[in-house]
Amino acid sequence: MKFCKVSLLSAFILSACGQIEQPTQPDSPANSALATKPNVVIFYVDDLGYGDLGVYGAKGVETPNVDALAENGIRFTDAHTSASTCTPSRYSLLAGEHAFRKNARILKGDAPLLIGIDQPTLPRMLKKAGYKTAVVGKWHLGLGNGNVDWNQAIKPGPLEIGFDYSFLLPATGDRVPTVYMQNHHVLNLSKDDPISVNYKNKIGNRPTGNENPELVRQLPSDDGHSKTIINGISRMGWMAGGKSAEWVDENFYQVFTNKANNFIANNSDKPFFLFFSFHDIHVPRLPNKKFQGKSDMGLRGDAIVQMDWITGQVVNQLKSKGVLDNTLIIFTSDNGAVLSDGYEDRAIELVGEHQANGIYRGGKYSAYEAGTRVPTIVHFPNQVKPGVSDALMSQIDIYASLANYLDIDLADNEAIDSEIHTQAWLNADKGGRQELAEESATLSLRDGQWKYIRPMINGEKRAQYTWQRKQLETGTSSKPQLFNLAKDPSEQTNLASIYADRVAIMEAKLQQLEAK
Ligand code: NG6
Ligand code: CA
Repeated sequence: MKFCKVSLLSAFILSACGQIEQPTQPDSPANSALATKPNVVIFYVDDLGYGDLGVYGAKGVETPNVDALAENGIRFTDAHTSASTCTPSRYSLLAGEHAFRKNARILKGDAPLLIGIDQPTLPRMLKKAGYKTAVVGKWHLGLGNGNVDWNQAIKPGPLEIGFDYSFLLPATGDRVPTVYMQNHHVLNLSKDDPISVNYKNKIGNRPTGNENPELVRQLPSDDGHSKTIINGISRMGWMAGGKSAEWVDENFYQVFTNKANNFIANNSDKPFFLFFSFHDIHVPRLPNKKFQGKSDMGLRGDAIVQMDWITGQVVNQLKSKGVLDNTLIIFTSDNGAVLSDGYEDRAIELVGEHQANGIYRGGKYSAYEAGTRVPTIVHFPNQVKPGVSDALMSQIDIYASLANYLDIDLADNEAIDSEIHTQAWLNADKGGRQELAEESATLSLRDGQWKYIRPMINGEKRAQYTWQRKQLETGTSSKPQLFNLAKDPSEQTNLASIYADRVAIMEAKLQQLEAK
């Protein structure tokens, strides 16, 4: 459902600052509306939990660069990613629709592109409006058609769904191929040493974590992460060849920062959209030496420090190119926090007083609030009414809200789950959504401060299994769950049997949404 169109860009400037501005004229040679279109930068951190930033109460780690964005912008306390895992969340952000419509799940490193090449996307919408668009960092939305030859041009990918430039970590840091991709090609690949990847069977003769654990230099791993060893770390999946193209995890901080900052430098005279998608603070956590020991929490905390440093570098670049004031920055995460996620990096032992998910229950993978409630900050000098906002917000709405802000009409089949909440994104005093679906192994629904979690078969079994392996609560149950977050923000008391009517209504609403 789309809300009524609010107004043009100029009217937001007006409503945000309380000043009268000349309305923006449509494009014309003399008055190119492009000149007034703000740049858009989305900082998308991987697995950053609600409590992982200084401004959200972190203990044992400092994040001055991100905190500064919040202090001059809006900090949201009830903003959500669409799902409690990475691939579905990214799909929703870029497509403006729930990932369950595509049956999206966490992808393997050789999975095909999840977004259809004819599908409307956020970058394509902005590109049509005159933006230069780029994605730098983690992708994890699949590449190619299902049988990728990593030695050729790899298509379709980000360039086929609306990005002008891409510099990628193709899936995740813990999955092969452990190589960078620039546009259609693996970077620095030697023709004499072609690369191949397999997720079913071992290929090549490189040592694996399962067979040669003594060759793993750091971070012993679970079975799933014990395949090909690269840069001394065993990964998910097998990889052969491609030696010249291998990445060094400890250099990510510099490599991605440089690519992002080059893109900004090359495009500072036109409107641009940068989707800066961090590897941090996902596993394997291998921050550069420069950041090691800089938190009290070991590698996970040090990775947060690294993430903060990178953010500062990119913001400094915007400043030094003179475009920071004309840039809308959205800083957020793809899902809640997880401490142990396949590698023994002592995140649980060293966490101390720090609450990675704040007061919220669950975390990554979970149906409880901490699965999707993530740190979210909007920074846009002179354009936002700063402060702390408790509006119910969703990343899925960035698409329609930006379109609305830029006065771009969306087609009926475009971004079908994306609502216009431009005012709430820009003004800390405005309300956001009434309802919001949260995706995990099951579906949950927020209606104001009520939270319903749909029952699922074997919900307890799943919960128990995950708890044993990761000390993580999936929040799944074979019975319906209902919480009143106004009184019980940490979801301790299941009220479903007392409010059976409310449960029925909320389940019906979820079914309506699914059938849309
Ligand atoms: C899981 C992996 C986990 C991580 C995750 C993806 C296991 C047991 N766990 O399947 O380590 O790679 O996928 O994280 O294999 S995400 O942030 O990209 O969703
Ligand atoms: Ca993630």
